[in-house]
Amino acid sequence: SRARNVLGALDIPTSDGVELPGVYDGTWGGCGEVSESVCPATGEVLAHVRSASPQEMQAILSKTREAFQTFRDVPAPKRGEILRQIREALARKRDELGALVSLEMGKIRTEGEGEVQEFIDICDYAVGLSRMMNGNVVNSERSGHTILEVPNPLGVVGVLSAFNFPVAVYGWNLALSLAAGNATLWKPSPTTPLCSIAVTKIIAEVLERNALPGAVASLVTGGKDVGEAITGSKEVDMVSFTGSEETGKKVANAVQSRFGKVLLELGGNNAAIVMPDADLSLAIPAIFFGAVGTAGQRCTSTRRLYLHRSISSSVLSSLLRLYETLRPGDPLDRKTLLAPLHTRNAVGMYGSAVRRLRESGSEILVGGNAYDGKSLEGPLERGNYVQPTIARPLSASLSSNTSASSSKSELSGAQDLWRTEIFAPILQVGVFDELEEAIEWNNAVPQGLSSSLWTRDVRNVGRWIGPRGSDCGIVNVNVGTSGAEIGAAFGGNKSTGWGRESGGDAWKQYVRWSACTINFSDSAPLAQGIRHIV
Ligand code: UN1
Repeated sequence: SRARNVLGALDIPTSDGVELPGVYDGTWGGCGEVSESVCPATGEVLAHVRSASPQEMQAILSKTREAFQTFRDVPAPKRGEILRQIREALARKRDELGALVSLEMGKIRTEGEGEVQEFIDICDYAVGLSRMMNGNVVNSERSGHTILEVPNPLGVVGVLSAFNFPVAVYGWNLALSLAAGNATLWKPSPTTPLCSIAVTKIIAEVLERNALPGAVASLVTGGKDVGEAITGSKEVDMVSFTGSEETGKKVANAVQSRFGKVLLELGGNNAAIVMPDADLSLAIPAIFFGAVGTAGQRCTSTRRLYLHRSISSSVLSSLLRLYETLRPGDPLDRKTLLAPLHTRNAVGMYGSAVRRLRESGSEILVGGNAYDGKSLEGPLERGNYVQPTIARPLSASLSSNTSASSSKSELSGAQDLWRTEIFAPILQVGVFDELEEAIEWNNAVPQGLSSSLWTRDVRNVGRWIGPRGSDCGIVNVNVGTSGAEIGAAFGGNKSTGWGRESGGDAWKQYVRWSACTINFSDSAPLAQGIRHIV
């Protein structure tokens, strides 16, 4: 069958009744609760996976700490060499892993493969980084003194990742953490255990081949209990969490209450703004991908669209035409563009969001319904498919000449919905007259992850990226809100959590910094010229 082929290619046993070990710390185990992995496109149970028991959990935490104590002594460029081998091993299984992402998470094939590519890319980056994680030499005010800022390995990094990027987000964290000399303990989303098992198998093989402890990259599948064991444990120096604002707050509180380090990548409520001078032939497909790609389940998905009045009707009618071509299909089929939502539960959330939009006076321009079994073919009958939706406030007539202030009140009418991240393909549209107004709307939500401006006018670009511009962590021009490369730091401000992962300076969070003042003179003067003994 379709699932058997995908799992078989990654040596994941598929025979009925088999329970897979969902725990790795050098050896595979798991005597805790059993969970199911369910295919979002068909509803088929793909596997049963065993999580860790509470005692096992404690053992994993200590083994991971011990692994760190060994691994911190491996010189950074040698750690880079391990990452190079992991990169090669991942690249050999790129298509197979990509297919597993499609099967278990539900995103389309090209996106599943893209996600594995993102892991490969960040490994490349971290191989280079392993020779460039430099500290600083600081000029001392005292003669015969020098000050060094020294990065050392941090310890154990707990990675709590989300279902929507079951491979890449772990990749970002693992690559930086490993280059920095840490051991990593991964708790993936409870609904994507197979992706994490397949990835961990590949990494474990490399570690074992190099006679390194497997617990340098430990894995514990499971739910809330496992998450709480990690956030509550002093063995875990930093917790990198990707997920909802609600859970992120709990994670942050738990970790900070024991003075651990926390790196948060929470909600996005990302807007695209289209100016009258934009190249619409570029903007429209990018907005379409941003809103519909991954069935609207990226943190970076486009959720709000602000159109300048003069081009609003033409952009909307082009978008509607594209939306109308969408047909649900098997994510494994290369022709499919419209993937399912990840869970049944998400279909319910989508439904209630659409209902709330209608109640708050929004007009549904396209979509608005989940696909029922009858409209889906064969095995997809039980798939979690919904129609990508475009909504706008009922009173906003896109062709009429309403003033800026009245469009502002339209915005506040549906304020709650504009302000929350709805993890589904729902795009809310507003019409503006001045760029300032659109930037104000862009910044009017609690989240601050990604944003995108479409213009050819350099003056707009200057405003957009400047002090009065977008307040997001990702501020794009003529590039959609989603699909960031690994080279720059990835993350968001405000309720997105201020964390930065992947490129840029993100690695600096995965080390502990020491300021080392060294005196090589024959006297010991105090700083600031203070004289203590006369
Ligand atoms: C996420 O949705 O959590 O920029 C990560 C992007 C991808 C990563 C998204 N490179 O859309």
